[in-house]
Amino acid sequence: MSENNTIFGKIIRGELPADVVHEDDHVMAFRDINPAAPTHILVIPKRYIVNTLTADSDDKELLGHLVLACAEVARKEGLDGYRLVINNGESAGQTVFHLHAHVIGGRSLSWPPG
Ligand code: DGP
Repeated sequence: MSENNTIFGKIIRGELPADVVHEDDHVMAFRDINPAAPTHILVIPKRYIVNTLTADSDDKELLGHLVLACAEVARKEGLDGYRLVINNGESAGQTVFHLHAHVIGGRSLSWPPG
């Protein structure tokens, strides 16, 4: 995989600060800089994956771990429900090209999203 020059790569390497709420060997979770709800946390794999379109079967365990970490983060935030969003590709609104799951909650959320 090519060098990870994304903002999230820099956060993982400690080159940029972040409000980290959860971390283990495989994932890191930190508050979104531009929150869309009272709780808005980004959960990212430490391994560089651009998005789910570039992920492969080697990432299966890591992606399962990431989803469970999102639930752990939501529980820690005291949420009884939350939305889990992954934007994949520019046309879907992805702006940072290191895979990240948005954990969004703390207010009532409408459906469908925009
Ligand atoms: P997406 O549109 O799915 O690629 O979401 C990218 C999110 O990343 C967006 O909600 C804003 C957030 N973000 C961008 N730059 C930074 C940063 O430097 N720090 C933090 N904590 N969040 C950032």
